[in-house]
Amino acid sequence: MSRVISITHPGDDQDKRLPAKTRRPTIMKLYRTASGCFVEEQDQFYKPSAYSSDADRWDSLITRDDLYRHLLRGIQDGNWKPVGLTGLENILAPIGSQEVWAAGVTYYRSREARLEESKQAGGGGFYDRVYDAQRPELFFKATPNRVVGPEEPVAIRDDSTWSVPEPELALLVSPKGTITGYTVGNDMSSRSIEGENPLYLPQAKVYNRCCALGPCLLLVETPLPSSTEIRMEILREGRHEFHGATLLSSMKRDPATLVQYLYRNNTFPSGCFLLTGTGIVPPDTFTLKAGDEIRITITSIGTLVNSVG
Ligand code: DO4
Ligand code: MG
Repeated sequence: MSRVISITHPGDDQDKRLPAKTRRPTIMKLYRTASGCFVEEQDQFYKPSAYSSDADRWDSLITRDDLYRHLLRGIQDGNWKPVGLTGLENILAPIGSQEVWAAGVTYYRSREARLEESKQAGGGGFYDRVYDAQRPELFFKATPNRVVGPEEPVAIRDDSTWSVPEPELALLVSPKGTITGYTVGNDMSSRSIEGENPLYLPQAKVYNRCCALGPCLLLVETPLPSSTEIRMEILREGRHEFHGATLLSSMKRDPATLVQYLYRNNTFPSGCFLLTGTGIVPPDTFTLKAGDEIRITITSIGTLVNSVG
């Protein structure tokens, strides 16, 4: 007998009496932790009855094209059991064997910043052109071993004199190219190396601990609203050094179109993560220092906190 679970929108008592199939969509958060994975739904945590935390199992779960429906069914059929947690410990980055890719110059603010940093090298025109071009800028960002999770240190390069975090909405994309989840991403970048020559982009972007993801995968069946806010605060010795915010409505590209370009003649057997570009850039006088704390918040997903190690 299938159980009717209380998946509702806040304040909507009608939905509680409806079977799962006819209920309106709700949001779920999927966490990967050192003690296994958990789903959070309407302030209740669930854990699979038969599941271990190993990477293969995580991969087989998050590569599903029907991830949201699969978990909803799992809760409904009792395969995911309610657990009495008030919070989670030892949260890991929500990545298995996926590659991380990134889009660039998708916000006007990013275009402005690139023009400024590459002025002397004469590289500015490239950023200007890509902002207006039909084809987006897409670049390889990280393998899983270069990605850190919440509360783990991110790194700045020893040979960089100007380093910044880039707070970005990250998409979880299935092997078939469906956007099945969202998380918070940090595309750590060296502005001095990238500014010296646009061909140095892979060095400015790809190095040990160059990317942070977390704290969870937000699973929804519809695209995120354009009112979704991305916020970043940087604390230095406990004091606010920088804060900024932007909205998804300021992104020039549509996430689905970015995925469409990424998947052209390209296969991703385990799916991938795609960072969608930054709309928040600290002033040109700012560079990260060891010990800085970076807090990135995206509406409905949560806050990703990392310090610079
Ligand atoms: O074009 C260089 C990188 C741009 C980028 O990472 C961004 O806009 O977020
Ligand atoms: Mg970026």
